[in-house]
Amino acid sequence: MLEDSLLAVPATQALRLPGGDASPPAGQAVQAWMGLGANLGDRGAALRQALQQLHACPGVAVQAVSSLYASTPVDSDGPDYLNAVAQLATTHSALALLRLLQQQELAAGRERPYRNAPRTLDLDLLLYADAQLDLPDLVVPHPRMWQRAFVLAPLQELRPDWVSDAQLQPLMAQGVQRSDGPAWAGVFAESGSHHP
Ligand code: PH2
Ligand code: MG
Ligand code: MG
Repeated sequence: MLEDSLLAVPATQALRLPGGDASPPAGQAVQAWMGLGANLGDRGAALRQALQQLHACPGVAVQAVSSLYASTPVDSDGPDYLNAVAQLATTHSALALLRLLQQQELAAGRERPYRNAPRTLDLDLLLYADAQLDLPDLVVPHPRMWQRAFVLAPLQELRPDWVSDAQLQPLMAQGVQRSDGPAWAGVFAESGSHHP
């Protein structure tokens, strides 16, 4: 949760910290975009719970959530995924936010037996304000997001100015279908109600 006093002035620019991390200017929040995915277990429940738990974290607010998409695994195997994208506001640095996402993955029973293994929960930091980061644990913008329909279709709902139909159309052959409207996310369906 973000304090109301921090919600008024969202910063568009992230500040570069020593070590290559990025953070909001003091006392301000930045916006970040997160990809959610799951292809094991109760997939929808895991994504919903992740949103609730992140929103309850100090310094994080879930501001808007896309529709839910069913998608064929890309560069991976196992059952179909459910995917979505959420817009966050945060006072945390990019690396601190990444650690919070990783904690949620672990709490959902995420195991990492091999690269791109089927998973109960995958939370990817796609964008952090306008930051460009290339750290051992974190590359932002996410290096593969512009090739993946399961990211771009939900992102287009939240940011149509960033994803054009012409960009998305050729990628839809990856097998991505809208399976539920934003109401799947419960209280977060009303975009704009959890605002800066
Ligand atoms: N995530 C991956 C690899 N492949 N395919 C789909 N459809 N959805 C995903 O979220 C996904 C994937 C690695 O994180
Ligand atoms: Mg991923
Ligand atoms: Mg991931």
